Amino acid sequence: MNEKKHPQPEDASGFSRRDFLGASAVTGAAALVGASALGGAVIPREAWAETVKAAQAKAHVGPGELDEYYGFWSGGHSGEVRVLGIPSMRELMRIPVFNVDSATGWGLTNESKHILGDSARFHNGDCHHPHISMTDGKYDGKYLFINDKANSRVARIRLDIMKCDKIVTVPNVQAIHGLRLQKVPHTKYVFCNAEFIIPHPNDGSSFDPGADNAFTMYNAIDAETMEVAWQVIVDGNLDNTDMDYTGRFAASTCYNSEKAVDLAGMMRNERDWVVVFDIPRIEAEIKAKRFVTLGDSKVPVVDGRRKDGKDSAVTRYIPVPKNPHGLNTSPDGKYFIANGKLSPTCSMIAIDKLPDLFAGKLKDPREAVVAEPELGLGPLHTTFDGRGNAYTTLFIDSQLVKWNLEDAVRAYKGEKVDYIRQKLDVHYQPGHNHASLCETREADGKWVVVLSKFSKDRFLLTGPLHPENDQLIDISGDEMKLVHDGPTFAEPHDCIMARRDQIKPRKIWSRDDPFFAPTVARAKKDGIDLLKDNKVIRDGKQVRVYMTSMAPTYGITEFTVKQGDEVTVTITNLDEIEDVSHGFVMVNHGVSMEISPQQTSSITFVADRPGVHWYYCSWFCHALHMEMVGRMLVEKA
Ligand code: K7E
Ligand code: CUA
Ligand code: CA
Repeated sequence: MNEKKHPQPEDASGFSRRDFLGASAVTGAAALVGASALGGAVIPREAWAETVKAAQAKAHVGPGELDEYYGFWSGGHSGEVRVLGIPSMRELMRIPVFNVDSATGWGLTNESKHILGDSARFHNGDCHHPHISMTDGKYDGKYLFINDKANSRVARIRLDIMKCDKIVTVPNVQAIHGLRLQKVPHTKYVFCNAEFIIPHPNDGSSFDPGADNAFTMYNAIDAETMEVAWQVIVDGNLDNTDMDYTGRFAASTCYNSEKAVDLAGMMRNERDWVVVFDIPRIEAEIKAKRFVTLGDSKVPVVDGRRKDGKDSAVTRYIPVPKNPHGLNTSPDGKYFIANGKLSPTCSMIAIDKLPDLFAGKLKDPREAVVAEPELGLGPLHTTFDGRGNAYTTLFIDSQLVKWNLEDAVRAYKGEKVDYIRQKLDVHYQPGHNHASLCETREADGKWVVVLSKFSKDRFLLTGPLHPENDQLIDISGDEMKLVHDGPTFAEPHDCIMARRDQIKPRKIWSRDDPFFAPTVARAKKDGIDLLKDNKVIRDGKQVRVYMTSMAPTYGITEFTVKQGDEVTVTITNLDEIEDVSHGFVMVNHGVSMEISPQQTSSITFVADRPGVHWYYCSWFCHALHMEMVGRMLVEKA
């Protein structure tokens, strides 16, 4: 492929990134954009800089202006989710999920511990793939789901309050990685890949990865109940996954068909595969009671492995070049695209050939592959503009390559067409990329974010640990233009963008919100009216302190307990004014929590030291916020 023939700034190698700085609106730039779109033209350096400046001006969101898109960013191994505004790339909020959060008290409060359940004992997580629930192939703004690779969990965030409300640990697997949602008719299932092969039972009786009882599984979680609905045993391992727009097929990449336990072994085969799942057939197997269960788990497990050269009822394995990574469905619903990683190609699987593949009408599963465009070195993930173009990250080349889907299919048939549209340098080593609305039928081709794994020299040095670099690129025109560098912490891996009208957050809490319903129920048992009462209830060594808060005071400013008492402080914020959040911190007790307007929050600790212990409001809520304090008096035991 002759790269020079695609639009590139003149002398790309010597092009200083400082030329991108100091953006201001440039008049007349539109004409230059058009002129430079000629296929194969090398654009004069000045003209290129002008068009980039125009694109940057479009990304500028002035003071007091609102962004067009919500972005939800995985916080990587920080375990949290972040909310960004796009195109400004401003961080709007952090949603603690698998981490412990000092500000909101996530992992400390009773409400969050109730949601975390058994897994509250873990204080770490590793988020990769955030995805928004869908109805009819469009974001419905209800939930966001995210995986935890570190502790094999999946969490759900309610987008009306932007808090995690359910977490499930997937049984009998290790490391939930790829995660995607059912797109049509609605998100009934959350699909997720367990990556690592383990023996079953994993009780120390066998350590042989090649044994028949060593495998991993594809998992479906009921999106409403957040219970694991079923699991499918697969050959090899599982990396990334996605679903189609018919509701029948899901597909996952496998990089370890070798079932190896080391790097060399995992690269031994020339080809690994994409495994395709037939969801209605899996459901039919379960209905027909053709499943097993593993260990203590009651989850139905269907065997999707090939036996004696014969396919299972529920899966098909399509060979693709070795060690594929990302798996992406094109928004026209036509293709599953497996990203080559070790191969410079992407494999396009025609979804309309899959019914024939399952019906045994294809001689070779490779007949479902309708193109294998050569894109560059290290293709990891692909996204789409809804205008027939795909954008693939090239990890090794540090580029984003724009290419045309149908031209790639024509080229595979032998036609002489160039499917590559442009290659843009990104900084550096990109992993995921994500275009606005790209996972839906409404892919609008406005912005793409490239999540670069390395930032190297792009930001002020922060010591040996560098931030990652999430780059915003304008894809609305014929050419991609880099408009913003955004430093991020702890490898976000992936993000998702929805139009701002698709997300409808609340301004204040509703009193009947299920988030704190267990606490409300507890109070009711104690005969407490949370909106009025300021009372201390003694129950043996357990003391329950109920108070209200209204800026700038707590309903109780002094309470007395005995040394060794287990104290639960429950606070209801009576403020109804948007943005007047209070906090509660008990000094020297590791106690901190958020109480936003109309919210009830509670936290439990042991009053283990006699004396005076001050508590204070941690959220600046009022001119007299510093004075919003109280004292816990602990009597000697
Ligand atoms: Cu890092 Cu989606 Cu976990 Cu690729 S994954 S980069
Ligand atoms: Cu209440 Cu600060
Ligand atoms: Ca392999």
